[in-house]
Amino acid sequence: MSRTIIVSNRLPVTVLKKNQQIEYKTSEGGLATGLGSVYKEGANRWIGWPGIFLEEESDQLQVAADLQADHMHPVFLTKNEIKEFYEGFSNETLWPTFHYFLQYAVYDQKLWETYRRVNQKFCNEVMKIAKPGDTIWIHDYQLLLLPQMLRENLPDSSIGFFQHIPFPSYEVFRLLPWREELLNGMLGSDLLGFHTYDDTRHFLSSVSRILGYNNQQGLIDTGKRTVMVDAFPMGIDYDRYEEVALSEEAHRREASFRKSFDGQRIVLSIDRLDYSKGIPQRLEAFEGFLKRYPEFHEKVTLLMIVVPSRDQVGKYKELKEGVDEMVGRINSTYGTLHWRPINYFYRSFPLESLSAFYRMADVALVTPMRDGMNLVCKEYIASKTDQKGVLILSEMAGASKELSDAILINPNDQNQLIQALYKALTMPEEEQHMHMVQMQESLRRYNIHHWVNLFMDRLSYIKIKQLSMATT
Ligand code: GDG
Repeated sequence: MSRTIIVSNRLPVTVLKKNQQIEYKTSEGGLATGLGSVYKEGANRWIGWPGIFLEEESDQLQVAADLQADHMHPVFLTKNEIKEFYEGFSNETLWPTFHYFLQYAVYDQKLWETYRRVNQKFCNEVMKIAKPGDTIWIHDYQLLLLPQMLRENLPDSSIGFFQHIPFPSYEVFRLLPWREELLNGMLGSDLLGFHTYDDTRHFLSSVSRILGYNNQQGLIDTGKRTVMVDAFPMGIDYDRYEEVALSEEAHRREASFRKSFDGQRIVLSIDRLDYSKGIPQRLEAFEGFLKRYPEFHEKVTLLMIVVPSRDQVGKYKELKEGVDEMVGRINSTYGTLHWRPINYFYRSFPLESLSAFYRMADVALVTPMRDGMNLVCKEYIASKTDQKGVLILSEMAGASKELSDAILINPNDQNQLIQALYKALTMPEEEQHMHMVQMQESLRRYNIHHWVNLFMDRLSYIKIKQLSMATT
């Protein structure tokens, strides 16, 4: 019987080792929820790294056995692989290049070789499980070479690939010394998915200009096979966010948090610590807003949650120091005995608290410099069960293509951001309601389950089409 295998760098679980005991923390992320209905069925599996370096073989054997019971299969990485494959090539070469932060990109042959070796390691692990005829769905930029590696072993399998981050324009992509190998790696897939039409267009243009393969309406003819490329904007588990927002626990937490803010209006910002998210630019704009509109002093606060991320990578350490310094400066310049302009937390919160923050925020300020999609803005909308609240959203986030009822801004335009804050904080409730209802309708319909089904259906479709093309 054919089955479906999901492959991603990280498993939907994190393994922790505390006092010689192995513990498991399951991910509540959107992808884990959306794909839960897939990998937990029948003999299906999810293959990936459990997020920890385990030295002892006995630990590895225990983790493999425990995870197997939950339909997961771990790929263990050595310390050096974590450094050179994950922190190195994935996050210091591909991540900055694909997010247009070229000044941060490192081009190092040694990192590339480890990246290729680890992709091969993933391939070997998949091959321990996969059989001809299986469907394999690979996720994200850490595994760009895997589709082709698997294709060589399983020529007839259905292989899908989805990229969660942007695909840059040809002029940027071509800077990578390994551009041909990367594209050929991706083209081992039958179906390649991106969040937006623009990402798709950029990918097709690189394929045509670097490899010389043209396409017709997203169908690439490589001479050997036909590969389909399309946009699949990822949704969220809308019902879950709505349900938590309506829960007693979220209400209780909201009431308790509100006491600390003494009737102030709340502007919310939530991201992983990442330079692509535009956190310093957002802080500068908030400071500019306080300068230009003193009537809002003591009446508004920026609630800023920054979730620790990739703290072993140099640029992220620098960013953290910069953000700490800016928050300190703004608070000490504008704060009073009764008011802290920015409430800043460098940690993550449980979902119920996150939901309470979404509920209490008058404005969500989502201003990445570049973002594949951005799910935070979608979760904010789904949590606004009273249809009040305003979303300020960067044009550079994939989500802006769907959420035209948000106030859309260019994150480099500080003046526009300041005006957007003013507009959001003075928007009449009827207008808020009108925009919110529009956005909720669309996000409810195009949810994570719709996304999973659409991708899987399209993967079956292209496989059937390839077979019919081969026989005609
Ligand atoms: C990549 C792409 C694309 C955040 N703080 C807490 C918390 N979160 C959760 C949010 C949201 C997720 O983290 C962040 O998702 P984003 O989409 O905003 O950003 P990335 O992590 O960069 O994700 C991105 C995504 O992949 C999917 O394709 O949209 O463009 O970069 O779900 O809720 N969750 C909890 N506590 C927190 O404090 N529980």
